Amino acid sequence: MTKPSLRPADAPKPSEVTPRSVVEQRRDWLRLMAGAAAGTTLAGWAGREAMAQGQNAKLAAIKSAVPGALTMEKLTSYQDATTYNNFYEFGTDKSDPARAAGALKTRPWSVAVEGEVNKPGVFDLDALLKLAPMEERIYRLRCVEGWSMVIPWIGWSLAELIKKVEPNSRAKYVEFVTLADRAQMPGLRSGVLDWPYVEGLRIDEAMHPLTLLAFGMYGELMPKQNGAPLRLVVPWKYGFKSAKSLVKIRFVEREPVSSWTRAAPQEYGFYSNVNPKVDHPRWSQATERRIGEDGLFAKKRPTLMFNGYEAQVGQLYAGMDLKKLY
Ligand SMILES: Nc1nc2c(c(=O)[nH]1)N[C@H]1C(S)=C(S)[C@@H](COP(=O)(O)O)O[C@H]1N2
Ligand SMILES: [Mo]
Repeated sequence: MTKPSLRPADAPKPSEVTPRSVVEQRRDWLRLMAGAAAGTTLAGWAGREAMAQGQNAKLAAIKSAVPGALTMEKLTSYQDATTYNNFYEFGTDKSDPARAAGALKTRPWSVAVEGEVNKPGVFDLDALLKLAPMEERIYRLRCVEGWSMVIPWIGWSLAELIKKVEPNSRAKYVEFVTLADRAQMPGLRSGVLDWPYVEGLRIDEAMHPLTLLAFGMYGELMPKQNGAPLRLVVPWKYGFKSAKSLVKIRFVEREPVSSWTRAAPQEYGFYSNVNPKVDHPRWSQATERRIGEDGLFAKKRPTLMFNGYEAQVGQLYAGMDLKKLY
């Protein structure tokens, strides 16, 4: 097995809270979008057509009421968020996904939900888009490589889907499997990871309201390089837990083995919670570079425990030795 190549980036940056005018604009925009939605999740037939053509299409969403779901830091630019990506199925360079993911066919698309549940099923994307009200969540995303972004995602809590399929008492963990199609994904030719890309969460982590099933970002359907048509976003864990282009969700009794753990177990554990006090064996995790904050005076930011979501998720790990269970 080839060594996986997630490694720390180097280069610092500063910047603070989103200016008030931007916040207000954002609110106006959300009000507009919510009004236009009137019970539907997609902005009508035109939106669907645009999506079928692979163009940007609007997704209507209301502002999330989940505590901690609206980080008030300056947003990463759409340009940066869509051109600096990890999506190894399309290559390991940051620029590969934006270049190569355009041909990914995101429709028709369905997600199989199976395993230890009373109501397994195959969910079509259209059904998922309507399963729960769309919310905008502004989350920090912290990559294990040492950089971070702030992204306005659109989706709903994974818990909504989990409640519908009724996990049984053996469902202790959830495994996420993503698309692995050699015809569409040139990166699968490389042995950098075992394909398909697999991730996992404990059931209480998967049920946490902050755990998002995301269908879009920046008011639009998900760009392909960011994991269209749907992906996970788990904001208090390193970015690789947020699996892109999901095709299967399995409820299981045993802790799943993720692709990253399989590739390098001493480097990537099951939990992978953002933790500035637990270094990666090859680099420190104490600080991070905010993408877009480049330049002469840019400083690295201190990395926050659980990526800043400690008040919301800390109790999930009460009594656990987070140095051992990294
Ligand atoms: N299927 C799949 N999902 C993936 C990855 C990947 O290579 N394949 N990379 C992960 C990593 S390392 C990160 S940091 C985030 C990046 O998400 P973004 O491109 O939207 O910022 O996606 C994660 N999800
Ligand atoms: Mo990452």
